[in-house]
Amino acid sequence: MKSATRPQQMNTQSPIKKLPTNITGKDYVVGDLHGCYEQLERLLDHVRFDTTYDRLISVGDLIDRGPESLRCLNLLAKHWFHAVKGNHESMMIEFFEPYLVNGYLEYLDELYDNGFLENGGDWIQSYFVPDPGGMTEEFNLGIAMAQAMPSILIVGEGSSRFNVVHAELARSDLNSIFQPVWLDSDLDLWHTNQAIDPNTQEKLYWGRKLQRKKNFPAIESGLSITFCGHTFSENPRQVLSHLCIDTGAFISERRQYVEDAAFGLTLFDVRESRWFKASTGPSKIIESAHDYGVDRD
Ligand SMILES: [Mn+2]
Repeated sequence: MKSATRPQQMNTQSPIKKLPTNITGKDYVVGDLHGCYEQLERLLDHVRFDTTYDRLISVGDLIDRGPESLRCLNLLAKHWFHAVKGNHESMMIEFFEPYLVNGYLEYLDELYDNGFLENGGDWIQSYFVPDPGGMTEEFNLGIAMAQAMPSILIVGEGSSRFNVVHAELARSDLNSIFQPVWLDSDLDLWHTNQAIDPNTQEKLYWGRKLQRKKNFPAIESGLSITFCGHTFSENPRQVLSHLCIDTGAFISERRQYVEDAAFGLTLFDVRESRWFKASTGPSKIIESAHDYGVDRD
């Protein structure tokens, strides 16, 4: 029998977090999980991920669309797991805003006329407890951890530094200005102030300009390799310093078309610059080296 508990109130968390260089093990970055826990498990087994020394860093969108959203969200409790917030976590938190404030949820309203629920968020229904109206404890813990997710992660420093953001660090107008993207120095300043302008914040979650743009006004320097997700394609691809590793894990789960098997979850070994992709189609893992185009330690 399910029972409801009061949601936790999270204190405002830092929107930008720094992680020190991992000197004992490896750092892996994983693309948009969207509930595809089984694909992740296969990848971690494949690379012999060591929870004592290695770290797994996610580009966000742990939830929605795939089969095991809450199980993916619960990864946030692991000491070896770090993640930035994606637009899907952001939508979920927004959807539950009144509940998180009042601690009471009468019914799941507007089921078929809501952006979050229509974009794969309907899994939350199984954690709803109608009497007294609320969500299960397991869900409340998950959403509390989601609220604490930062928008940007800065990992390491110097030539081994990399950044992680869900969508992109593009400035508002890619065409008219010399510098198309925000730089490490901008991120460092935001980190010092622990503040991101709301317009910029929105683009961190939702932006797709960089992935769609062909001609850039200039080669940017001053931005470390920045892992991102949000816009999927079959394989990882780099645009300037942005390395997008969303390869559509949830598409391979739906197994509707033969081509769906070409998509899958990507795990990226940062130091070796090598990626691994698992799909639910042929049960194999594809791997490939990646050329960053810049020297790194
Ligand atoms: Mn996304």
